[in-house]
Amino acid sequence: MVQKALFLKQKQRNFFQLLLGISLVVFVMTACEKGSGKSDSAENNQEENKAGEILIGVAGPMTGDQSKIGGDLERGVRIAVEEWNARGGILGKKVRLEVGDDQHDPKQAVSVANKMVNLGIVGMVGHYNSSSSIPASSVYHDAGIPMITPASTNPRLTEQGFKNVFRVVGRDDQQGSVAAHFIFEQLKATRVAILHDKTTYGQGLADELRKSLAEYQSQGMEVISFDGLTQGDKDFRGILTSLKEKNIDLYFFGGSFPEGGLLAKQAKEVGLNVPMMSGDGVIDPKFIEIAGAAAEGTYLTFAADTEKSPHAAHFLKKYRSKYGNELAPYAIYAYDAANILLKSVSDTRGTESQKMIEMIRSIKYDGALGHVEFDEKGDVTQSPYIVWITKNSQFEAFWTPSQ
Ligand code: ABU
Repeated sequence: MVQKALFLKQKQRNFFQLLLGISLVVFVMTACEKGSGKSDSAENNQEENKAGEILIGVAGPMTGDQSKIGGDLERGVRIAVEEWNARGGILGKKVRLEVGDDQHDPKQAVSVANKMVNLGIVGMVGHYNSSSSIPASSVYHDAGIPMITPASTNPRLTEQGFKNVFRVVGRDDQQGSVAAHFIFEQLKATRVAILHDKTTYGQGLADELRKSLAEYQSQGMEVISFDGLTQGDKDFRGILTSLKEKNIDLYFFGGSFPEGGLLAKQAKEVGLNVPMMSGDGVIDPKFIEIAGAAAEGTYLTFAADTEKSPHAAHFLKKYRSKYGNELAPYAIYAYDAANILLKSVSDTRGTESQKMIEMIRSIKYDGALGHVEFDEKGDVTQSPYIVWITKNSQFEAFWTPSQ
């Protein structure tokens, strides 16, 4: 009897020890999970919900020489946020916007991304520069937060295999291919000099153009030179003078409008009288302001004209009534990116990041840009590029490639 009681007691003790062991393992696993960025962000987001608001971020160069663009993005997102709030918010909560200034500096972009995650944003509209978006995307990826860039076009951004990363613009491999097609087939130019600003975007686009021009090599296409200049420099007369001696038909610049404007202006000053071509980083009124009359005749790749699109009319009217008539090419992209992000909150009825990401991946969205869908990588399914020209101090749609 006594032996049986002792045996039962031992069994009971073993059982309680087992229970204690299991509880300890569960506790440690939970603690570890809470230590990962992903769970933290979900928790933060939930805290935000409890606080009665839904926080999203917008980031770009808000100060410095590209601040015009940063401001355009912020204004585009603000309109979307105001419209959602005017309709009563989402799930009874107001949407609030946090603005981050990355100063088009990769390190600052990472710092902004960390700050945004710690604040508990449920999603990011940004960044603008590919050199900011790529390093910042790792931060949002680790935190499991959706990021939609309105403007970063370097292919590497969506080649990282990050399921949380999207863009509502095209890619520089598409942009470079359209530019090469135009240069060879339309302009019949065969001696091309390529300049770039050594940034992820500028050099990347220049590389893509060079690759695409190589397809016409057997038909006489020659890339005469491929040179980097330094972003922020103000005097490019030396390199432009050297191009003058190379008997080129056209020079292409991969980079942004501050340097693009100076190049156009100084090319004329040194007597380099061949057409300039560039990409979407230069198509901004500031380019014309900097280059003055020398901007005339510059060819630029960018998406189709939103002015002619019925889908864009509501946004453009609203933007102008609030912010005036100055052209803001990327504001509409930021507006649609913000709407897609906020629709994912509304449609998933919450701010659970994974659900939002899955919803965005399968979205069929009809917005100010027209129809938007994403492919496996997070890129838009349609290649949007056409060629524009600067004429009478305006940008005009000039040439559309045949599909
Ligand atoms: N796509 C134009 C400029 C933004 C970028 O760096 O990609």
